[in-house]
Amino acid sequence: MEPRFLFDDLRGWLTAARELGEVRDVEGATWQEDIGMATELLHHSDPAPAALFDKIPGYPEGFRVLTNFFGGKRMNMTLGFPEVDNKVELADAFTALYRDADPIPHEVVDNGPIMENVQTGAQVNVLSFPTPLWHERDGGRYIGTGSFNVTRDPDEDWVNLGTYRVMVHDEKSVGFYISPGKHGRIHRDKYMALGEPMPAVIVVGGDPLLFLMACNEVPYGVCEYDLAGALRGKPYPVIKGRITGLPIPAHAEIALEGFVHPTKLRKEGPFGEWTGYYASGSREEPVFDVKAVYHRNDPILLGCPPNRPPDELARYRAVIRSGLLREQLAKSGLSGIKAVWAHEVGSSRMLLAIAIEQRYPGHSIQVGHVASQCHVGAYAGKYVIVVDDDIDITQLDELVWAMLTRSDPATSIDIIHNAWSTHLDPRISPEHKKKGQLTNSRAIIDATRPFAWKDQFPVVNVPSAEVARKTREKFAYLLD
Ligand SMILES: Cc1cc2nc3c(=O)[nH]c(=O)nc-3n(C[C@H](O)[C@H](O)[C@H](O)COP(=O)(O)O)c2cc1C
Ligand SMILES: [Mn+2]
Repeated sequence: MEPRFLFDDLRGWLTAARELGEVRDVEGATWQEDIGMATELLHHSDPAPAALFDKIPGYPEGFRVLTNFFGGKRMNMTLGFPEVDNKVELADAFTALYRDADPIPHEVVDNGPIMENVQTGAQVNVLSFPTPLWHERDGGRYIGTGSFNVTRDPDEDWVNLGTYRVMVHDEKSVGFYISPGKHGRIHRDKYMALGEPMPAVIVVGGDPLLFLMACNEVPYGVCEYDLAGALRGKPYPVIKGRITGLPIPAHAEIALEGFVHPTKLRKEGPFGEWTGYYASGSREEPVFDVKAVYHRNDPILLGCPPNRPPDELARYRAVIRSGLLREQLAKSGLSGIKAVWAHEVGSSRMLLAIAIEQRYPGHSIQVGHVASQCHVGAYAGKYVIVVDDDIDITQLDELVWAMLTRSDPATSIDIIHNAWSTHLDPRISPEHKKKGQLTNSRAIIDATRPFAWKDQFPVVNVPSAEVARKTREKFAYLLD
């Protein structure tokens, strides 16, 4: 299927989303409470419109916040497949597009709308924007949720974009939390080891397609600008930040530029996270000193606060992660993968389901372990369930039924210890977190019919396709 991208930046995206009839304008909502409340309501409803908040008390008219941007048909439109209307088809279409997309280097241009307003020196004021308090128990206002950090590897010289939550400290500084192992964290650790400040840019509003690339696990060493360019088939236009020279999308809405100092720390958190908990509490984290603020006229801040899954975040991430995981399983040389779903209830991380056509003894365990530990599937995972391909793995009931009936708890579950996790994991004890022991365990559940006797496995008690068809013909009226 050929992709059809209807937009190049957030303004174009808004026009396309309005054409779908899926944008609601809200005036007068407060940053203190209303925007977070309305967003939580929308995130837990599907389908639900995007909400564009304007006339936020205390801020100039036109300084807006956009939330719930991927519900309804907007996710399909964002990925370039406006006609697809089913999440599995969308994940498949995305997988095919991503698989064939060779990165296209981003292109430096001289100017762009992001330069319409520039604050430097004493003018720098991060509080210029109506950043909401997203959840009532948050430790601060998080300007970065629908955002990404731009950093350059100090010795390998490649640029990474990663979405890491960003809390406002004051007019001239913000703080962020990056879990160990994330690309932006690896960059930061390298600068820390050198004892040098890390130049960085935080983009807090812009192209939703670019945001999707920044908030998902794409391979180490690959620049997310270049991947977004590859999906669209043209180079991503960026300007060079005046202070750091880092690339900033020419059409971004708002960008903060500055440095992370290796020794300057301040309390960050707590923040309501995607596991459905405030599990990371508040900790001392590096401070980002803002040296320049860039914004378009009438800037739009993108807001994507996590809520208890399944929520909007979980739904869009399920599509992308399922696609990326399927591609990564194929790249690792595995065969017989028939379907992959990274379940919404686990916010696309904690419950991975894979359906295979079993081809040889050990196949299902191999698939389960690779899924659990490859880059797309590894971070903060918990359970991987491998089933036969007669199961519709997107249906939780069907998946769990297969697990209950085709696995034997004593012999079908492999446990992996000391795997990649995070402060955000609510099941890591406070003592372990204090010591920085941020690993957890994984269960690989082989719920396929045992290979050695799969042909003798009891037959499933559901009507054959022929009987099901006849039943529908004769008795569908009973349900009318
Ligand atoms: C809304 C949102 C907020 C996120 N916040 C964080 C965060 O605070 N810290 C973090 O380590 N990862 C966070 N993530 C996950 C990362 O964006 C994701 O792991 C991504 O792959 C990171 O980029 P990288 O692979 O280039 O490191 C967040 C994702 C989303 C969608
Ligand atoms: Mn990356």
